[in-house]
Amino acid sequence: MSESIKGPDYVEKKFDGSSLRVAIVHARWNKVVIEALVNGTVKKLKELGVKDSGIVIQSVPGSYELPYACAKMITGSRVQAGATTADLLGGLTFGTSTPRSSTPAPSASSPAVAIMPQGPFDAVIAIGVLIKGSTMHFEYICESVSHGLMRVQLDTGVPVIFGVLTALTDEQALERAGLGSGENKGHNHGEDWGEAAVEMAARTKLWS
Ligand code: DLZ
Repeated sequence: MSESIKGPDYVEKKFDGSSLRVAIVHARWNKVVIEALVNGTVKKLKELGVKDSGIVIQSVPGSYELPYACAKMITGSRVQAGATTADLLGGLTFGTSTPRSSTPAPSASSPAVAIMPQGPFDAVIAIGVLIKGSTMHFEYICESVSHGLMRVQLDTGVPVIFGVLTALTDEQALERAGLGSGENKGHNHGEDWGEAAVEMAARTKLWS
């Protein structure tokens, strides 16, 4: 079998992630694939030196919510000192917040900083898995999410990594998470996204 020409070229320079703070925002649709992708992303971030304390993971219902949530993760770090959880309920109210965090959830009246994702972030990785169904839902969500994520990074100046699989079949999605069946298990794209995040975050610091 001939080798594929697809995939990223590798830069010789390895970027150091040890001082970086990276947020992963992931959808919960298509959980098996999502979990593998998030794990692959975290594994690569750590390999590149990002500390546990530098990784914040936030879930949202579906991919359509990713652009809004990424924007909130970035701008949410500008919360006023003294704001409380209750003050913020119009903001980050969704889902499970960073299950990997050791910070206990505070009560509604305690300082917001304890439950808000602790930015600022040097990069945000948006992870979702869209699998085509029998209606046009897929096309609309794919288009709006990809445009939305691009807008967030250009508007905020924080790199947003496009970790959204747009697969035509379940098997395509599984293969791109390293979960393919038979001989072709595929490659976990989460690792590429982790690497892209560290490179873009490090370059952004150099460019600033
Ligand atoms: C509604 C929907 C559909 C049909 N398919 C997917 C999918 O394959 N992957 C995904 O991440 N989300 C899907 N969703 C949910 C939407 O992204 C969104 O969560 C809801 O429409 C609520 O806004």
